Amino acid sequence: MAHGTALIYDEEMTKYKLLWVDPACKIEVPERLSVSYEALVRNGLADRCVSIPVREATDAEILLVHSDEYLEAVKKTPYMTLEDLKEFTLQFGDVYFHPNIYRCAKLAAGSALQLVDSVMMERVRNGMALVRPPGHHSMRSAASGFCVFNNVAIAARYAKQKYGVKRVLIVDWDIHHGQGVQYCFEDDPRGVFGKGRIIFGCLKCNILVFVLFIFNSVLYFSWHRYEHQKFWPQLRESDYDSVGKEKGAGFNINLPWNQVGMENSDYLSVFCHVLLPVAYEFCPDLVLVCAGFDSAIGDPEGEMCATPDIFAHLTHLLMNLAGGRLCAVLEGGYNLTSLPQSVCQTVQTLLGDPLPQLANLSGPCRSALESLQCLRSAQKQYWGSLKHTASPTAANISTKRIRIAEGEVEEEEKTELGEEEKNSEEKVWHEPPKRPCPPIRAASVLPDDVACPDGCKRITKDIHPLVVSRLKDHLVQEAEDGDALATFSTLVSLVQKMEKNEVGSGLALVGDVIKAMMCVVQHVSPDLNRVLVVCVGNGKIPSHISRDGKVLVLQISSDASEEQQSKHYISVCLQKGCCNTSGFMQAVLGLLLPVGYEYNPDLVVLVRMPDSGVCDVVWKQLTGLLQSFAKGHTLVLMQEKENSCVGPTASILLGDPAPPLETLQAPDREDVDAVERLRRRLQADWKLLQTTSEYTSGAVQH
Ligand code: Q6P
Ligand code: ZN
Repeated sequence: MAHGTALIYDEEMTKYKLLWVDPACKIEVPERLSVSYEALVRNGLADRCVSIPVREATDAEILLVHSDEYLEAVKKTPYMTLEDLKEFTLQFGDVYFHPNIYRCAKLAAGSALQLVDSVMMERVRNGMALVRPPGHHSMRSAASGFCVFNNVAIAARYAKQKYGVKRVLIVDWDIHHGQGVQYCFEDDPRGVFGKGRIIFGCLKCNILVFVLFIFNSVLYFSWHRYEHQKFWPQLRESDYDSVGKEKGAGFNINLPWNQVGMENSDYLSVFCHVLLPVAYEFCPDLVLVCAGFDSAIGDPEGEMCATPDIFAHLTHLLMNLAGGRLCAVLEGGYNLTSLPQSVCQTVQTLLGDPLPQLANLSGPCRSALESLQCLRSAQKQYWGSLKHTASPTAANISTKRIRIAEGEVEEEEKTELGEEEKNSEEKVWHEPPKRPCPPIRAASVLPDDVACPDGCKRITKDIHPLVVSRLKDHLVQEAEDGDALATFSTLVSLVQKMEKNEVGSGLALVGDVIKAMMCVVQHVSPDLNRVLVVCVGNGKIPSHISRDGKVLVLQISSDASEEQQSKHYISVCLQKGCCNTSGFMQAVLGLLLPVGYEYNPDLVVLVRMPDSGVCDVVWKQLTGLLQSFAKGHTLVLMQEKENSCVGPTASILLGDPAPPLETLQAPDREDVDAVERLRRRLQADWKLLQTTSEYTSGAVQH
């Protein structure tokens, strides 16, 4: 498996700038690139990456997306006079040309291709390209929004052509709509069979016909400031109902932000309730990110309030797709403070460092919920994971767009502050805290006859007198069993090491997983204010676990008898328990992730019940996704007999990406209903579970 993170940057791409006065373009400055790179150097991140040289994209590569006439026209720009350049620029919107921009645009596209090459040839696992000019607005025959060539669209076509990559996921988290990318792929695939894997057999003539052009090839997701079409580029087709055309229907996903000021919880809620379920179902072979950071706080274009550390999480949540093959290519980002911070958060996550904790997450705001609900409903016929979502019933949502188009003024748009005042309001935020790596990334507590995986440190069992004396009070039967006592005592001290960040994660094989879990939970330091216990499989969890509300248990099982839910015990009951991959992932993405984010634990204890039935790949996905929480401090408890799980678990705790799941089938109706019912029941306590704006009492108004 490939290791390492590529970084692609060349100073040459800072060498063009706006040569005349144009208020729309003055924010796109060379410093965007240099401050981003310098921040990576200053934080020691650039050094940890594999530096890959840039190259120019060839004509043939540019022509994968652009027309010959357009390329020929751009080719003339280096020889134009200032007046000619101005004139040439005028035919496009919000873009400027410069004698050196053609050269830079070739390097920007070429950088994206170098990145794809490095990842596909397994020189590195993932990477980021810092480029100028950006790309996602540029169209087949037009420059637009600071973009000359569509770097990411070219990279997607290139990956398909050169490496036969079947499914590419493009995630565009820039705050503008990448209409250029949408136009490029919205009717993709062309003339190939749609979704489905069909094998026809004809017994009479002994012929088997294999139809193996399975899935659609490029899935484009974009969220963008929209404000009911008032925000640039003001396109009707940026709304949630542009789902893609003909065979490409369902493969274009637009989430319009109809208000500014969106926060971390709004972004996460869209990832948990739309993007990730669809992305897992799509099962990409490669993930490309249009990594624009104008969606971060302080940006003059986006005017959103998500903090730079959100990008660590957005990145991480995509890193278990496609076996970790992720290429991030810079797009926008105009605040010279939040841009470099966000770039550092992204690259540090690609490098595998522990995730920052996201504190004080609330639920999504009302406007975000409306967009989310509309989008889920517009896409539900195309994606099994969204199939059973409720359609918006509130008439005010579905008709809002029309009323806006007719010029009616919306209540919520009458803000107390005037436009001027609102824009001059300076946003302040803290620089994200450092994310130090623990000296020991993963430790294990294993029986002597079980080998400790490479890279994992075996902790020898030891009786810690202080711990034991406390343990003894609780575990009377174990008092005689010296080995169990030693194991429990070692686990407690392992958690103490995690608390001091001497150890990242731990895994242990124990005789009784529930007892071990109870022990850990009740004897960790009182400073661990929130412990998230995730139990996979059937088995009764003692009800006295709660530790004054400092423990939250979420159990996924097939045992419906455990219906006694409480604020601190959530039981997800699935038909086939943990055996059904799509049902299980539905619960993980739509329930566990949002609850986990809102709870913000200081420690995660992952308990694998005996005979849980969960398969290796799903277990790895779960373990990987749980690294989002508690700065990556996870303790995994498994039953002694299941020592074949040690290797797979350790590999994830050590930072390997989880292997991709098969393209998911639609989950069983019963499972979706169970998850939906639970979500509705719990959304009063856990606001990040909301997916509709009907439940309003908790929705926040930014
Ligand atoms: C926004 C142009 C400026 C209006 C001035 C990859 C990056 C981008 C470009 C945005 C162009 N409007 N108030 O392109 O999406 O950030
Ligand atoms: Zn942008």
